[in-house]
Amino acid sequence: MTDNTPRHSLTLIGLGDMGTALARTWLAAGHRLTVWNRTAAKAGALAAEGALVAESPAEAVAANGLVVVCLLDDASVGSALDGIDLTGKDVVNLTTGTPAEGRARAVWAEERGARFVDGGIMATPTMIGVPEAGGYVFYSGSRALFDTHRAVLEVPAGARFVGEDAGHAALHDVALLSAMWGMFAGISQAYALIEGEDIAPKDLAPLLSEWLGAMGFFIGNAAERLTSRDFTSGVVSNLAMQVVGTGTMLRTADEQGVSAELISPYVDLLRRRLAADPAAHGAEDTVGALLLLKR
Ligand code: FVH
Repeated sequence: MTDNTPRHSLTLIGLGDMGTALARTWLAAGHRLTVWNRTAAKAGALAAEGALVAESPAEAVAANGLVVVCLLDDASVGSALDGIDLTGKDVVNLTTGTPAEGRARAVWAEERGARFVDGGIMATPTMIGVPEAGGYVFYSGSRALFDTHRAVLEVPAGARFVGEDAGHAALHDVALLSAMWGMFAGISQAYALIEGEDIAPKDLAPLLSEWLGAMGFFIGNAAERLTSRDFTSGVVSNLAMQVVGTGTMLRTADEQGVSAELISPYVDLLRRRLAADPAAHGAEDTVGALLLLKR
């Protein structure tokens, strides 16, 4: 912090792995930080680094206008803060939740006289305070709150405001995490297939990285087709062919004595899309199959 950098005061509720990482960046940047954690012992190390430790969540909230919350889940936010006066406070909730939970928390905070922004952290604790790691946080809700506190919110990680719908930070967060878990499932299947074979996981690893990188084109392709609703122009890997090809994945899993439970739901989806109208959908890109997911 230079002599010209403004010093901010803020409160942080929650000192788990993520909360502690966040706290350290604000302290290191010279900001005045008040903390509270249900298990008080977790505040000890931070107190030694300059944090002010509140005795209760009410005392922590009363200490500052900006109150950042980073707890396990939405229920723990209610458990820590229900019944506490939030009048005039700016509440930033970095607890992972669903879009509906984010919207309900916004109403909950506004009914108590606070402005509210929900956040979705796209980083692990080790990426916090390390700009080159590429971590960032999605924010949505009160634009005025975000603009007021943007500088201090950007201390731990980059900040991306995604709109005034308080559910949209969580929606972006969970959309990206859903893609991540699908990728983890596919990678797990790949390693399971070679278990017990004379192929070392470390030799498959670079091939997997290279292949998944090359297949990343699907992200932009899907976005374009969903926007245009054109699933047939320029198709080079048609659905009829892919239904046969993905059958090979299932038979190979069977041959290797590996369950196909992680990938068979996706194969089923492709088959359902084709079966609904083979003449119309057989020439399509596989992207069209995702329309079946929407209930
Ligand atoms: N750690 C990670 O990799 C991910 C990265 C992406 C974002 N997530 C989300 O961040 C939230 C906090 O995660 P965390 O890693 O800090 O989680 P824990 O280390 O398990 O700490 C949990 C804190 O929540 C407190 N807590 C739990 N239940 C209650 C309650 N009923 N009342 C008050 N506080 C509660 C807990 O307190 P204590 O156990 O120490 O007393 C911790 O402070 C989370 O939403 C992730 O999804 C992290």
